[in-house]
Amino acid sequence: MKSSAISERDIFPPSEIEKIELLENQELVNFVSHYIELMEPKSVFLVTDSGADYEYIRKKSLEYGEEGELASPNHTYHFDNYYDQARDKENTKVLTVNGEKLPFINTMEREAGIREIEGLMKGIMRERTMLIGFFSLGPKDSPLSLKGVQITDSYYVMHSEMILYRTDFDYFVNHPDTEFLKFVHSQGEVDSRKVSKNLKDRRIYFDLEGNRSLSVNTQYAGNTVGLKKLAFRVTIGRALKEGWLSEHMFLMGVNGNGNRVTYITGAFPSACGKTSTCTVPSERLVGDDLVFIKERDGIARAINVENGVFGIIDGVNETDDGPLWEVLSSGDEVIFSNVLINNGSPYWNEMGIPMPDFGENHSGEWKRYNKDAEGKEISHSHKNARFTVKLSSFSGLDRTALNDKHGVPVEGMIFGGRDSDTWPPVSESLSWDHGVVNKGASIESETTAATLGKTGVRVFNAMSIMEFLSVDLGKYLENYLKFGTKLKKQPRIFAVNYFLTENGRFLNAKVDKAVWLKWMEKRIHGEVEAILTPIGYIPKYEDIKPLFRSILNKDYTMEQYEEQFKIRVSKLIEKDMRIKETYKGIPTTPREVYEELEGEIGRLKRLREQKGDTVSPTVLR
Ligand code: SPV
Ligand code: MN
Repeated sequence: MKSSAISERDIFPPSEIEKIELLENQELVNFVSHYIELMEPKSVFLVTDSGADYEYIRKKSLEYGEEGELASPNHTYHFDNYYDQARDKENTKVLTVNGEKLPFINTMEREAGIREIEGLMKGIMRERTMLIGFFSLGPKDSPLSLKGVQITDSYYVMHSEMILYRTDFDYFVNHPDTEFLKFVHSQGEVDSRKVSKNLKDRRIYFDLEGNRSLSVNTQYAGNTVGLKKLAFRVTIGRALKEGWLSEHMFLMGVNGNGNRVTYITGAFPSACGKTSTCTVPSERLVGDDLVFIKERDGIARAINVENGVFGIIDGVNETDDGPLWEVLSSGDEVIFSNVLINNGSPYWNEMGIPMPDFGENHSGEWKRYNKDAEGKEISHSHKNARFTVKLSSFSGLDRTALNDKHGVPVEGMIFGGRDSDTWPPVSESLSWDHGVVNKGASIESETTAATLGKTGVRVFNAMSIMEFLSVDLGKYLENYLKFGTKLKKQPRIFAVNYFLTENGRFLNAKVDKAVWLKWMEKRIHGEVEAILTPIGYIPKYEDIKPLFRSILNKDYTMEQYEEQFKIRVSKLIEKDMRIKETYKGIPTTPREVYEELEGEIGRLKRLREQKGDTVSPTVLR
């Protein structure tokens, strides 16, 4: 790009002029020029793929105070404002042409939205350096990948992005015609702790037409790191237009008999066990949050969009989360956000070691029993405190799959939620349509700290995507159902529930998911039979008992099996009716949704007539 094309040439130091002159993309020139004019940065820094640029961003984040050093040399910490600890649903809007309304989505008329947020961005970088990062969503050389450019004035945001994604400046140099997604962010004014101050003007807007997201006056990564949940809104739109799937899913390989590896995706709402499932010891991690799935020669092939993990740290302990614990203590690079810092070490709730009574945390200087402005006691760390690490830090990483430019074949898909009283721990759908509708599109989950607002409320969360959805849900499901028809071999669809309780007591341990994974892998390859129920297939006791022994060295009793896998008929009927009601409110709901739901309700009612309200799995075999 000829730097003269950018009007405010004097804000580029000579080193940056050299970089910018390598870029010839006209759209990039227009994009960057527009935001330089609008936000008026004091200086500009372009992030290339060099190690020196990586170090520069990391060092600046520390120097400027967005991050602090910890005793372990590669560990740093970051705080967000006490009231900026999670995704802000209320101020997150999808901008639509002519203000078109979409079910369940907070929308706003496009022009008005851009005017409002760009108004807030006017002159916002006057005292700052504008950072411009170039990235690949997915393996650099993959035809399934997309490219993106991030503009931000936060070193922490850019640093996080460089841990979580692949920088790809070279691609932009070598492909001047490349199209790309655009992410624009400013943290706005910060206070003495370097946290965003003007939260009343926090806005996160999506302009699908312009392949662009705009976010301001916030730092929490879910609101700011463009390639993560911001790109996701845009790629959901792209996927619908082009007939593929952009999903809130992990991707992992499960080891089967012999040398068999079976790739499975899993969609769970935030803070419901997604990361802990794909990092189960001795299986193969590929990604923990976002996948693109495209059909190639009749096979569903998936890539992980990311190159790192932005995971929840609350409750991570050595016994239940061995692989995560190992990463956090390995000495590799980690950003700890919104945890307690005491004497150079990070601490978080329920980490299973003695905890200090004071330190600095997301609320500032902190002592045990401190209360916030609302009179609520402040815990050591926030429930949504996180760690940011590279995938390469995981010893269980399947590097070949992560870098496979063709994507790995998907043979199974799992859907799960936080459900205390309805779904059994694991079940398999009867067909693609039954799975898409009665498992994926029927997820209900109790709310968590990953979003601002009340926790523990049961909400509808189809495909665990509702907080990110940017298109009409009916059309989104139509695309999903149709995707299956393009496949020679459809992935088997499963549902899991790690949160089933009886009298307030969890019926499963956190580690039990390792058994369900192995059972699903065996089902995919026809190695175990199963019991047919109205909601699909469930395991036979004799197939999972030995898995509990061999994987977890646990005795699994018939009583446990019966309690966990009994069919809660009335609860299931009530749930299906609620889901049906929800879809009735959406005019574009495909007919398959009603057929599948009504079919299941009918089967459940017949079972209730014959066997009663709660049916033991042993009665059904
Ligand atoms: C989630 O909450 O689903 C996350 C983290 O993966 S965030 O970036 O906040 O979306
Ligand atoms: Mn997520």
